[in-house]
Amino acid sequence: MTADAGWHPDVAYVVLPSKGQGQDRVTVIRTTEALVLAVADGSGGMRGGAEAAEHAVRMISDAARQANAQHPEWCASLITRIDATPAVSRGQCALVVAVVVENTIVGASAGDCGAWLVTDRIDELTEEQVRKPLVGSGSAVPVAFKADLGKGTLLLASDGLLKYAPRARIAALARGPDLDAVAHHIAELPRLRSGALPDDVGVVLCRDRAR
Ligand SMILES: [Mn+2]
Repeated sequence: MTADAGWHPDVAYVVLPSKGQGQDRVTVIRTTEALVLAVADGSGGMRGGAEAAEHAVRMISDAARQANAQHPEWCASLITRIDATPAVSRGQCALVVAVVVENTIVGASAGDCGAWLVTDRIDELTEEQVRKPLVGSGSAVPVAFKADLGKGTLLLASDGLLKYAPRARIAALARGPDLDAVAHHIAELPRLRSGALPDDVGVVLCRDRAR
Protein backbone atom coordinates (compact mmCIF):
# COMPACT_ATOMS: atom_id res chain seq x y z
CA MET A 1 0.00 0.00 0.00
CA THR A 2 1.25 3.46 -0.81
CA ALA A 3 1.11 6.52 1.44
CA ASP A 4 -2.07 7.72 -0.21
CA ALA A 5 -3.76 4.34 -0.10
CA GLY A 6 -7.48 4.58 0.41
CA TRP A 7 -10.45 5.48 -1.65
CA HIS A 8 -9.69 7.37 -4.84
CA PRO A 9 -12.76 7.76 -6.96
CA ASP A 10 -12.31 8.90 -10.52
CA VAL A 11 -14.84 11.54 -11.62
CA ALA A 12 -15.52 13.24 -14.93
CA TYR A 13 -18.31 15.44 -16.19
CA VAL A 14 -19.38 17.29 -19.32
CA VAL A 15 -22.17 19.78 -19.97
CA LEU A 16 -23.06 20.65 -23.55
CA PRO A 17 -25.72 23.30 -24.15
CA SER A 18 -27.81 22.89 -27.29
CA LYS A 19 -27.78 26.66 -27.58
CA GLY A 20 -26.59 29.61 -25.50
CA GLN A 21 -25.91 28.66 -21.90
CA GLY A 22 -28.48 25.88 -21.99
CA GLN A 23 -30.45 24.76 -18.97
CA ASP A 24 -28.52 21.70 -17.78
CA ARG A 25 -26.22 22.08 -14.79
CA VAL A 26 -23.99 19.54 -13.07
CA THR A 27 -22.09 19.60 -9.81
CA VAL A 28 -19.36 17.46 -8.27
CA ILE A 29 -18.45 18.05 -4.63
CA ARG A 30 -15.72 16.16 -2.85
CA THR A 31 -15.97 16.25 0.92
CA THR A 32 -13.58 14.40 3.19
CA GLU A 33 -15.79 11.31 3.33
CA ALA A 34 -18.01 11.50 0.30
CA LEU A 35 -18.46 12.46 -3.28
CA VAL A 36 -21.69 14.28 -4.05
CA LEU A 37 -22.79 14.34 -7.70
CA ALA A 38 -25.81 15.90 -9.34
CA VAL A 39 -27.36 16.68 -12.70
CA ALA A 40 -30.17 19.25 -12.96
CA ASP A 41 -32.14 19.97 -16.11
CA GLY A 42 -34.08 23.22 -16.07
CA SER A 43 -37.44 22.90 -17.75
CA GLY A 44 -37.19 24.48 -21.21
CA GLY A 45 -40.85 25.26 -21.59
CA MET A 46 -40.81 27.41 -18.49
CA ARG A 47 -39.09 30.69 -17.82
CA GLY A 48 -36.27 30.42 -15.37
CA GLY A 49 -35.36 26.79 -16.10
CA ALA A 50 -31.63 27.57 -16.03
CA GLU A 51 -32.07 29.51 -12.78
CA ALA A 52 -33.96 26.60 -11.26
CA ALA A 53 -31.15 24.20 -12.21
CA GLU A 54 -28.53 26.60 -10.81
CA HIS A 55 -30.53 27.07 -7.64
CA ALA A 56 -30.74 23.29 -7.20
CA VAL A 57 -27.00 22.67 -7.62
CA ARG A 58 -26.23 25.59 -5.29
CA MET A 59 -28.44 24.12 -2.57
CA ILE A 60 -26.79 20.73 -3.11
CA SER A 61 -23.28 22.26 -2.76
CA ASP A 62 -24.28 23.99 0.47
CA ALA A 63 -25.88 20.84 1.88
CA ALA A 64 -23.02 18.55 0.82
CA ARG A 65 -20.69 20.23 3.28
CA GLN A 66 -22.97 19.38 6.16
CA ALA A 67 -22.76 16.04 7.91
CA ASN A 68 -25.14 13.19 7.26
CA ALA A 69 -24.83 13.06 3.48
CA GLN A 70 -24.28 9.31 3.71
CA HIS A 71 -27.71 8.67 5.11
CA PRO A 72 -29.80 6.64 2.62
CA GLU A 73 -32.63 9.19 2.69
CA TRP A 74 -30.40 12.29 2.52
CA CYS A 75 -30.73 12.84 -1.23
CA ALA A 76 -34.50 12.40 -1.26
CA SER A 77 -35.00 14.80 1.64
CA LEU A 78 -32.63 17.29 0.01
CA ILE A 79 -34.71 17.17 -3.20
CA THR A 80 -37.83 17.74 -1.10
CA ARG A 81 -36.13 20.75 0.49
CA ILE A 82 -35.15 22.19 -2.91
CA ASP A 83 -38.67 21.55 -4.21
CA ALA A 84 -40.11 23.48 -1.26
CA THR A 85 -37.79 26.49 -1.70
CA PRO A 86 -37.85 27.23 -5.42
CA ALA A 87 -35.65 29.72 -7.27
CA VAL A 88 -36.78 33.35 -7.32
CA SER A 89 -37.87 32.87 -10.94
CA ARG A 90 -40.04 29.94 -9.79
CA GLY A 91 -38.61 27.86 -12.61
CA GLN A 92 -38.53 24.09 -12.32
CA CYS A 93 -36.02 21.34 -13.01
CA ALA A 94 -35.51 17.61 -13.18
CA LEU A 95 -32.85 16.50 -10.72
CA VAL A 96 -30.73 13.48 -9.86
CA VAL A 97 -28.38 13.48 -6.86
CA ALA A 98 -26.02 10.73 -5.75
CA VAL A 99 -23.61 10.36 -2.85
CA VAL A 100 -20.76 7.91 -3.23
CA VAL A 101 -18.84 6.74 -0.18
CA GLU A 102 -16.31 4.07 -0.99
CA ASN A 103 -18.35 1.21 -2.43
CA THR A 104 -21.79 2.58 -1.56
CA ILE A 105 -24.01 4.74 -3.76
CA VAL A 106 -27.12 6.39 -2.33
CA GLY A 107 -29.19 8.79 -4.35
CA ALA A 108 -32.55 10.08 -5.44
CA SER A 109 -34.21 11.65 -8.44
CA ALA A 110 -37.32 13.59 -9.38
CA GLY A 111 -38.04 14.26 -13.01
CA ASP A 112 -36.30 12.52 -15.90
CA CYS A 113 -32.59 12.94 -15.07
CA GLY A 114 -31.32 9.40 -14.66
CA ALA A 115 -28.68 7.33 -12.88
CA TRP A 116 -27.23 4.12 -14.27
CA LEU A 117 -24.67 1.71 -12.93
CA VAL A 118 -22.83 0.29 -15.93
CA THR A 119 -21.05 -3.03 -15.48
CA ASP A 120 -21.34 -5.82 -18.03
CA ARG A 121 -24.97 -4.70 -18.03
CA ILE A 122 -26.96 -1.56 -17.24
CA ASP A 123 -28.64 -1.15 -13.86
CA GLU A 124 -31.11 1.66 -14.21
CA LEU A 125 -31.02 2.98 -10.65
CA THR A 126 -33.71 5.59 -11.32
CA GLU A 127 -36.09 3.12 -12.95
CA GLU A 128 -38.80 3.81 -10.34
CA GLN A 129 -38.56 7.60 -10.60
CA VAL A 130 -41.60 9.90 -10.80
CA ARG A 131 -41.09 12.22 -13.78
CA LYS A 132 -43.74 14.84 -13.06
CA PRO A 133 -44.20 17.20 -11.28
CA LEU A 134 -40.73 18.72 -11.47
CA VAL A 135 -38.57 20.09 -8.65
CA GLY A 136 -39.69 23.62 -7.81
CA SER A 137 -43.38 22.84 -8.26
CA GLY A 138 -43.72 22.14 -4.55
CA SER A 139 -45.08 18.68 -5.25
CA ALA A 140 -42.15 16.75 -6.77
CA VAL A 141 -41.89 13.10 -5.69
CA PRO A 142 -38.24 12.15 -5.06
CA VAL A 143 -37.53 8.43 -5.29
CA ALA A 144 -34.40 7.12 -3.57
CA PHE A 145 -32.00 4.49 -4.86
CA LYS A 146 -29.08 2.54 -3.46
CA ALA A 147 -26.41 0.39 -5.08
CA ASP A 148 -22.88 -0.90 -4.70
CA LEU A 149 -20.37 0.79 -6.99
CA GLY A 150 -18.15 -2.29 -7.25
CA LYS A 151 -16.20 -2.31 -10.48
CA GLY A 152 -18.95 -0.46 -12.28
CA THR A 153 -19.20 3.06 -13.66
CA LEU A 154 -21.88 5.30 -12.19
CA LEU A 155 -23.48 7.58 -14.76
CA LEU A 156 -25.80 10.48 -13.98
CA ALA A 157 -27.32 12.22 -16.99
CA SER A 158 -30.06 14.48 -18.23
CA ASP A 159 -32.68 13.36 -20.75
CA GLY A 160 -30.68 15.13 -23.46
CA LEU A 161 -28.40 12.10 -23.34
CA LEU A 162 -30.72 9.33 -22.17
CA LYS A 163 -33.48 10.10 -24.69
CA TYR A 164 -31.27 10.74 -27.71
CA ALA A 165 -28.46 8.18 -27.53
CA PRO A 166 -28.71 4.39 -27.83
CA ARG A 167 -28.41 2.71 -24.43
CA ALA A 168 -25.94 0.12 -25.71
CA ARG A 169 -23.66 2.84 -27.12
CA ILE A 170 -23.69 4.76 -23.83
CA ALA A 171 -22.87 1.59 -21.91
CA ALA A 172 -20.13 0.49 -24.32
CA LEU A 173 -18.41 3.86 -24.01
CA ALA A 174 -18.89 3.92 -20.22
CA ARG A 175 -16.71 0.80 -19.96
CA GLY A 176 -13.76 2.59 -21.60
CA PRO A 177 -10.50 3.10 -19.69
CA ASP A 178 -10.08 6.91 -19.60
CA LEU A 179 -12.99 8.47 -17.72
CA ASP A 180 -12.46 12.02 -19.08
CA ALA A 181 -12.46 10.70 -22.65
CA VAL A 182 -15.49 8.55 -21.81
CA ALA A 183 -17.45 11.57 -20.56
CA HIS A 184 -16.56 13.56 -23.66
CA HIS A 185 -17.50 10.78 -26.08
CA ILE A 186 -20.75 9.95 -24.30
CA ALA A 187 -21.82 13.62 -24.30
CA GLU A 188 -21.28 13.78 -28.07
CA LEU A 189 -23.49 10.75 -28.82
CA PRO A 190 -26.74 12.73 -29.30
CA ARG A 191 -25.15 15.19 -31.74
CA LEU A 192 -26.99 15.30 -35.07
CA ARG A 193 -25.37 15.26 -38.49
CA SER A 194 -26.15 18.98 -38.76
CA GLY A 195 -23.86 19.54 -35.77
CA ALA A 196 -26.75 20.53 -33.53
CA LEU A 197 -27.76 18.84 -30.29
CA PRO A 198 -31.44 17.94 -29.89
CA ASP A 199 -31.29 19.03 -26.22
CA ASP A 200 -28.72 20.11 -23.63
CA VAL A 201 -26.56 17.25 -22.37
CA GLY A 202 -25.35 16.95 -18.78
CA VAL A 203 -23.38 13.87 -17.73
CA VAL A 204 -21.34 12.91 -14.64
CA LEU A 205 -19.37 9.69 -14.33
CA CYS A 206 -17.73 8.12 -11.31
CA ARG A 207 -15.85 4.92 -10.59
CA ASP A 208 -13.30 3.46 -8.27
CA ARG A 209 -9.82 4.04 -9.67
CA ALA A 210 -8.65 0.80 -8.08
CA ARG A 211 -11.32 -1.31 -9.78
MN1 LIG B 1 -33.35 18.08 -21.20
